[in-house]
Amino acid sequence: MQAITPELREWIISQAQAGQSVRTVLKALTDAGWQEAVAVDAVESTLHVHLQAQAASLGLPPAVPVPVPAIGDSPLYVDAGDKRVAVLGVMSFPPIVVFGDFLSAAECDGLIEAAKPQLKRSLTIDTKTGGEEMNEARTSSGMFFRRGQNELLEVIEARIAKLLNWPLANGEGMQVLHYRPGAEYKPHYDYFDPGEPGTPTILKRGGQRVATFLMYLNEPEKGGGTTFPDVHFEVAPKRGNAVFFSYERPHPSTKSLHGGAPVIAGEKWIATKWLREREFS
Ligand code: PD2
Ligand code: ZN
Repeated sequence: MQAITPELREWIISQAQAGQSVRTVLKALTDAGWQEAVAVDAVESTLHVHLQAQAASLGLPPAVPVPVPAIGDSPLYVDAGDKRVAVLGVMSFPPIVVFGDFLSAAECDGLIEAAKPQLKRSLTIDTKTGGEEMNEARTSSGMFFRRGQNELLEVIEARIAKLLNWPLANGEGMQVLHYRPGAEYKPHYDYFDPGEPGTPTILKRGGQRVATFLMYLNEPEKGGGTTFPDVHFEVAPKRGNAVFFSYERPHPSTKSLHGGAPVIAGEKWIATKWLREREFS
């Protein structure tokens, strides 16, 4: 086995700083006689450490692992255990994947009907106190299920875990939101702001949120898309479809700012599953 020396690490960093692509650096290493597996490992580990150090020097919180759906080789479908789910669109940064037909019509209706009796004007977690607060930016009604609260949730939660390749136990209980005409959710980040005094309390249950999986349960007549203002991208709220996005650090540099555009006509129902770093209990 060839060893990764400090000189090799320095050379890899200098190549990256000079703007060479990872592919070019790897080719140079294998041409110089490095075994491919060693070269890949050296480049990956060196650049990872280097990027973390750079981020820290800029005052950014460290990056953590996030869920990554298995779409590396651009499949049309991804295996989600009990069904295969269509991939409709992929953005590499910020990491966003739009999935088609994740839920059946019956599953969408089942979630709406189970949620209806428990809907309340939406609250958001108040990072100043760790408690919950009414939020003017979010004019919807909502409720939370417990994880595994009924059979339908068990099936859907297992499907999400398989699709995203992330432990089921790291998921929060699913939230269902109902928007009437005019209701919206102004652009925000789903992670908890590290600068707020209530955040350490919130993080005791499973650490940070690292990704969001949002499922559309019906179709508004007009409006109600999910917007990503930093990248001028909008996901249409099509029944049964879902959008996934991740954020590797609790910082705006993730470009994970997103919002629910105002519903212009009709109503909108969505279900949201937030994924934590660790087991959420
Ligand atoms: O309803 C939406 O499209 C939406 C937009 C932004 C939902 C959420 N955030 C959320 O549940 O966090
Ligand atoms: Zn959100």
